Amino acid sequence: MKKSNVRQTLGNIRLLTLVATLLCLLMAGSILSAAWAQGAGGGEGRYLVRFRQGLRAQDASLLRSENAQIHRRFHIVPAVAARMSPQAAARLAANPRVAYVEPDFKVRALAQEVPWGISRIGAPMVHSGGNTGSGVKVAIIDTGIDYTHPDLAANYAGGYDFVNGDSDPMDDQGHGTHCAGTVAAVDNSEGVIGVAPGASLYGLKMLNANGEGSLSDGIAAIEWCVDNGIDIASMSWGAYDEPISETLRDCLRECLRQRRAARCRRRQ
Ligand SMILES: [Ca+2]
Ligand SMILES: [Ca+2]
Repeated sequence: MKKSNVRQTLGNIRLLTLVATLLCLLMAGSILSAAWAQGAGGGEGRYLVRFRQGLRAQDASLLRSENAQIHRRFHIVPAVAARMSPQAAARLAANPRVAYVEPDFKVRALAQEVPWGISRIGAPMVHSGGNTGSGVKVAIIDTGIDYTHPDLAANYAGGYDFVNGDSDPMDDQGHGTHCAGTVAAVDNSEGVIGVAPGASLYGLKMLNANGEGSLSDGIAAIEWCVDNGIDIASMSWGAYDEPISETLRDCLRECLRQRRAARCRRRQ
């Protein structure tokens, strides 16, 4: 998938979500960390395996027969994230029940947004019109959120830590907290004011203390958003130089389809 198509897809998502809030979906696939994803010295690596149909019992058997160690199962798309040998990955890719196999590559936090972004999108004008994003659920898929921060505590509404597998997404790096402030820092007498100072913030930690994480944890966080009725997801992470992940593309397309279906149901 070319980056222009990615931007078009993300633009559609923006149209489906509420305006006057920040969406920083800056994603591109990468083999930047191919050695990390595929294993050093030809050993076991991390892969995403996408089946053509829903995950069935015979698919699980197929993965077991290849000694694949599954650590994520997705339901937005019929796919798993698993460790296996490159040979096993190649055999699975050739199986007619498998749509594709691709590296579960490493992603990194992107550079922090610059403050001019808030005025650039006309946020102050929106605020003056009384639209503060109240009632909008925004997920920060990043390094977590320091929900004790005085600019964020009032808007923090929960989340999950996919790095450590717990329900406490406290930020141990800072990037996610910065993004959360850009989105929804409260309008008080201190600090900064966010694009949508009345929005509810959810922290989904999938980047570690070094600002690094796996694509599969990012996809798991996107699924969490769908399952929990999140309106907007901020994903200020990615990688460069290679086509976008097919699994991520399929996941975003399915999110878009479900969002459209939900809007149609509300109009009926
Ligand atoms: Ca935690
Ligand atoms: Ca403030």
